Amino acid sequence: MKFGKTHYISEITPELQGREVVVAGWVYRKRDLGSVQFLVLRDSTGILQMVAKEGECNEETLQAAKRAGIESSLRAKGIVRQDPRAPGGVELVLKELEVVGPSEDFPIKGKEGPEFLLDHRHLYLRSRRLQAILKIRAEAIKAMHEWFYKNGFIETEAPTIIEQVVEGGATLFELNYFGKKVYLTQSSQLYLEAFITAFEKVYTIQPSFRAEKSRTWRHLTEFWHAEAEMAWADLNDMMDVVEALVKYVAEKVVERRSEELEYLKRRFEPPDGRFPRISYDEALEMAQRKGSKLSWGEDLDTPSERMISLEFETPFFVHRYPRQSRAFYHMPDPKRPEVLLCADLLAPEGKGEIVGGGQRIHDYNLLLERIKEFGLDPSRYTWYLDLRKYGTVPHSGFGLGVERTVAWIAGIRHIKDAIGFPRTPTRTIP
Ligand code: NSS
Repeated sequence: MKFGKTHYISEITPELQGREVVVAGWVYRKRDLGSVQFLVLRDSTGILQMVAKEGECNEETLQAAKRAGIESSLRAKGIVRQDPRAPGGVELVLKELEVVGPSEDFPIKGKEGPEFLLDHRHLYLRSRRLQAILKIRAEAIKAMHEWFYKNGFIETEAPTIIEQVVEGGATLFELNYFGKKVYLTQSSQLYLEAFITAFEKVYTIQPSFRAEKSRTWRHLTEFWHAEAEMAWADLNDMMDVVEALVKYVAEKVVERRSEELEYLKRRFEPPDGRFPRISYDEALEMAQRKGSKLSWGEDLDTPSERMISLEFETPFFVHRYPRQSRAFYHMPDPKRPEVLLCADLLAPEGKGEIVGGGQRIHDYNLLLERIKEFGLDPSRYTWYLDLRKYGTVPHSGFGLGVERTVAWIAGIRHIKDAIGFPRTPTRTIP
């Protein structure tokens, strides 16, 4: 069968009334009325109603339409007809139909629970819901690259197999590397700190790994991490950069993916104005007023973050966490050594932390002291310490969780749905 140029479904508009076109895609829905067959075709750009009717097409086409099960792949040729009742205001009157890949008894019928859908993720990717979320994700990542590029950051890559603890021993994945114990990276930060001596402003977007047993809505064992590091930058500079980046990403997603947000019934306004900046002390007080039992010195837990984050309409920073609550590399505040020059960005609506970062220790002796204080082996940090020995500079950086950011923008409950194939403590397949 000769078909000619294939159109995307979004290109089939009422202006093409009466024209012959070819489309290709998968059967999204169907209705069998015997002598009339309705097929709704889906591709990456939308859905299109197609009709095969006795008298309007040959018998072969009618039979092919009858045979085509849900999610079979098709190529179809037909005439565009305006129909205000059809999605997009047009339907296709079928002339020829080729079932390219048949599909019988597609396992997902629409009423399955979340575990079943995760087991069948390779098939569930075709759902319009995941399609919409993953398009938003792709747009967010693209906007991040754009922002970094426009603002003079050089893209770099860090290794995945590393020897250093970055964010604490409790969440390390160990690997047997020819008999030596190494880890999957928790963050590219230490490597970005090396790159800044070559490029000053650098970033990377790549996976980080955490052996998180906590099964909250916001933890994955493998997540995508957008991290940046800047020479000659302090905590305030870092917060300015995070604010500008997050605003840009939110704006671009709304500008370019409004249809997908609408499909998800997400009313999302990109934040404008300055993001509030509150201290850990203020945040803790807010949480305590709302019933949190945390005391000064403890990191804000998920429920406390949630309570605080419900009070805000835009993302906001919480800065200067207690010294004992954060990783070894954070710079203590010279004015108040019991707190660190660090900040998290929390998303509103109860979502909580999406970014963590701050100013790093750039003094050799202080860093060595902190490495020992944390019970880490300084010999594994020789190269990292070297950076403080040869032309050290004040510097700051941050890491943004891609899935958490997408979950906030798209308004989805669990970050599992913000990535194609999520990894959790109990799931490594598909
Ligand atoms: O642990 S972080 O708060 N900070 C770091 O890893 C720094 N070393 C980053 C840096 O300064 N270059 O993680 C940063 C963000 C955090 O705010 C979350 O948005 C995300 O990474 N994150 C996660 N997302 C999904 N699942 C898990 N388990 C997870 N852990 C962190």
